[in-house]
Amino acid sequence: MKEKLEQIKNKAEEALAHAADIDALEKIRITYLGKKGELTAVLKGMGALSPEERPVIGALANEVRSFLEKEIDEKKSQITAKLQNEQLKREVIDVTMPGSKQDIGRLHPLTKVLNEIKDIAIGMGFSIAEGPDVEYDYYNFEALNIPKNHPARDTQDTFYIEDNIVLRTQTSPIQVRVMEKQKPPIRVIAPGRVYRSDAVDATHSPVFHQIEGLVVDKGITMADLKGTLEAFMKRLYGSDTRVRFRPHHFPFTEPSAELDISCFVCGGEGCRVCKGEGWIELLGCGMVHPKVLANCGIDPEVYSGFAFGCGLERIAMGRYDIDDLRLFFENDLRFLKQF
Ligand code: 2NL
Repeated sequence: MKEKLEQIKNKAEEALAHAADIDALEKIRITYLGKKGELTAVLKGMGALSPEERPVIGALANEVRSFLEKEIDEKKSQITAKLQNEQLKREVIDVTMPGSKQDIGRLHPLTKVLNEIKDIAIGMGFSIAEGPDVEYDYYNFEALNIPKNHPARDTQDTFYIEDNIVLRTQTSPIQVRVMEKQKPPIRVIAPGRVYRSDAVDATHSPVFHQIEGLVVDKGITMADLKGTLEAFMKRLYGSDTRVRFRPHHFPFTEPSAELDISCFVCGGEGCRVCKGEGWIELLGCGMVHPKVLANCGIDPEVYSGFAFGCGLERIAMGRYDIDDLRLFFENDLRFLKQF
């Protein structure tokens, strides 16, 4: 009996020495101290012993039991402490490390230029108008004095949705809608996306942006057009900027003109940007054609107006010295991050 107890003690100790986790410990406890454990079996067999042997073996069995209980408890604390240490080591946070930086978004160069133009226009008393990208042929062409078979329709290769519905080729239809709804005085700018069936290259895209302006009131003259646009250009390109007007033709204005500004790089000396000209062509403009006013329900005998329009990409390309229009639409972060 005594040997048996010694044996149990030694075997349990040996097993404990190799126990690596809490599960293994629990198995050992069950094997020796559990209800059907080896030590428990010995204690149960005590009845068969002689009255002299019983207290001796009983004391020894109890000793072995408390010894094993103590050993198991100790081993348990050791393993728990070790696991906790490992966890702490894994989860350690060095609060002195620099944080991971979150990239901040930024405005697209076209948005930046548009915002600048809007701010200037608002400062001059204009409000901002919007309209649908999908437009009736009437608003895009007919109302603007561009009837069917007019050559201007060919130069603006139009995307047709249906017979009389198009993707707008210019932002003018926005202003036609404003004139239909609102009586003069009218002072609006109309920015927006426009669509033309063009092949993509460095200066063409089937989708681009225009911004147009319209002023209608009693007694508006070409002098208002010139003064307003000169003030606008000085705000946009600096107070030293000079402007000049060259005669031109648009179906929706009469007379019509193109506006050049003195080169914002060389100031007019002639350089790479203005191709030695000293001037940069910037926008088209003119006095609103009387037929257009009449089409919109405004009496051309009482009211007159001027309008202007230009491509937003062209302005941004000049402003940021960008030589390829496609960069605006490819969303390459290496490009966009520069603004
Ligand atoms: C250009 C020229 C222009 C207009 C747009 C306009 C609008 C109405 C009536 C009359 Cl509702 N005119 N807009 C006028 C002259 C020129 O744009 O070269 N754009 C890229």
